[in-house]
Amino acid sequence: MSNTAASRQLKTLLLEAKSVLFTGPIGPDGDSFGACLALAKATAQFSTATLHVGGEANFRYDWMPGAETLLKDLDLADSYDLVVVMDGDRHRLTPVVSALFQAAKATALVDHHGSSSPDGYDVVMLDATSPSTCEMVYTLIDGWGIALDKAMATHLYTGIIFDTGGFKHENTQAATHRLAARLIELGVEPSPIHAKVLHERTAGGLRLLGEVLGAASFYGEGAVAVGVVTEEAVSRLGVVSGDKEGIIDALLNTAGVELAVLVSEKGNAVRMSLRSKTRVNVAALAKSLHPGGGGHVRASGCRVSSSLSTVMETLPGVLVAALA
Ligand SMILES: [Mn+2]
Repeated sequence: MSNTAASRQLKTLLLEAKSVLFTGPIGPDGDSFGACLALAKATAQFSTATLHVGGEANFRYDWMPGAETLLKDLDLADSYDLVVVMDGDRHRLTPVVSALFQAAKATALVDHHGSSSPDGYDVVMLDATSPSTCEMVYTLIDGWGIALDKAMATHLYTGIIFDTGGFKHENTQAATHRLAARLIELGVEPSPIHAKVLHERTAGGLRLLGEVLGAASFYGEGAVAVGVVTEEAVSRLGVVSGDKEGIIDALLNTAGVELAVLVSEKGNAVRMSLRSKTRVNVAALAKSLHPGGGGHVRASGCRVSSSLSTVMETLPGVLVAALA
């Protein structure tokens, strides 16, 4: 199905539904929140349906227009006619949202993750060449002839700068800058958004950044950098959700590093964020570490059900081998 046909079909589904849930994967980021909030606001222009956006915003996103309308899992309705999954696929939903997805009359996917499967939806918009889901949402809204307001422009700008690292990652295109310019003309104030979404952290988060960078390990003649966040450090420093954002970029920005991994301990499991500069496909690497892993070619993640010490026994060798 072409994305133009999918755009028409998605509008039809939105028009037919009496209740819609817009939702991202578990632990939504700026692109996911931005895409959901903007599409929900645009849909309100032609729909009288109950429109809910799922998710829980931390300090990076709680200032966004409409953030106060975000619903936690426990506050969601018992059922929805339509569930639209955005910026991540149906295999990464929370258990509550996954059940709502299964029971919905219709479902749709709007996503730019190359690792997402298009199977299992009534309508699919999947474009792995798009820098962000928010850029896809802009195309959708524009194609439907709906005028963006300052709030929607702010939602989209947030997602764009999150996924391009503030126009720095190699996914950034000329069209990304053109769209950003248009959003700024609609009233977006870039500076405070960049500060909140990309740079600010709590004092505890600052201390964590220092500890993780100070203890970073290098392998493969300095081409692999690994940082570790222990549960002990998180609790001792009072780190909050959103504070770990950006640590991985500091690791990757070390001269000579091609591949960086941030390993975070969580109970009896370990969460890994992977980034590469120019040649390692970290979406494939994340999937090789765990079948549920994936993401983008230069940015991905996975969760492994092993202790931190077990993971660290084998991880460096796997990462060095991935450079070959
Ligand atoms: Mn995204």
